[in-house]
Amino acid sequence: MRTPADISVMMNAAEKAAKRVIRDFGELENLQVSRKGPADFVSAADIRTEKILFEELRKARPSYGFMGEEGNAADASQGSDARFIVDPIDGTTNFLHGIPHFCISIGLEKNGVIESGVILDPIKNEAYWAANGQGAFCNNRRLRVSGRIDMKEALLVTGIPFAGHGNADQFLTSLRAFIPEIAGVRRTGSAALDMAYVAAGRFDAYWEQPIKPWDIAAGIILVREAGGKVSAMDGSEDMLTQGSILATNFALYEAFFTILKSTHKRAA
Ligand code: LIP
Repeated sequence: MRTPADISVMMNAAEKAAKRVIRDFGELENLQVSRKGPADFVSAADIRTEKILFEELRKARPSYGFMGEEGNAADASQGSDARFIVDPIDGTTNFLHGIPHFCISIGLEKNGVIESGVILDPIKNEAYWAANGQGAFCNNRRLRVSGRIDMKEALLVTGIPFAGHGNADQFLTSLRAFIPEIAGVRRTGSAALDMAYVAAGRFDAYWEQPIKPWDIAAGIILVREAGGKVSAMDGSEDMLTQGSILATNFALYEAFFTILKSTHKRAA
């Protein structure tokens, strides 16, 4: 099967940017011990990476719009309805601390619907991609969500609030309700890789709120094309504007959604 042209454009841009990200990550080792720490260096790396992606994607698809985490933006040209939604380094805090778990995530939205996406993990050399009706892949391996149907066997991954981000009480109320019902919980620090791992069947479910469009845009099409179900926390498909996400397989969806719906009511 031929790789769709837009996927090749996004993968080429991600691979070009990844060369610089890997170099920057290598330099970080020396900065961990400096008093100032690597914070400014990582912000510069984020900005530099997004600039590479912006230039490459606009060169290949000049009529497509662009929305990037670091502020690069462009409207779609007259008559085009396409927009790249880009996180240059998803898992920035991991990157900052020298933890080798982060990725480049590029989603492509057409007519307001995520149609394809690429997630590149440059450390583990895992290139995920999916396109509407074409399936989801990691390198050349086809992806399917997990087949687990019993919540007691399910491994949940999530994001944990931190200083100035998220509602700790809300999160802890939901987590407390999940813990006796599931096999375990993980927090990896990269939403895009969390969703890629749901698509690969490594995690059985992923839930996070708040979450930004660029964190989840590519993951949405990956999970859907791997046979999974994705919704916002209210059960709608309004994930990007609501800033919330639940991604799992169809067998487990209702059980996870019911707990989130009840605990969000309780905590409110
Ligand atoms: C991060 C997400 C993570 C979330 C963090 C942050 P960033 O994206 O991948 O899941 O919990 O708050 O949004 O900032 O590394 O691109």
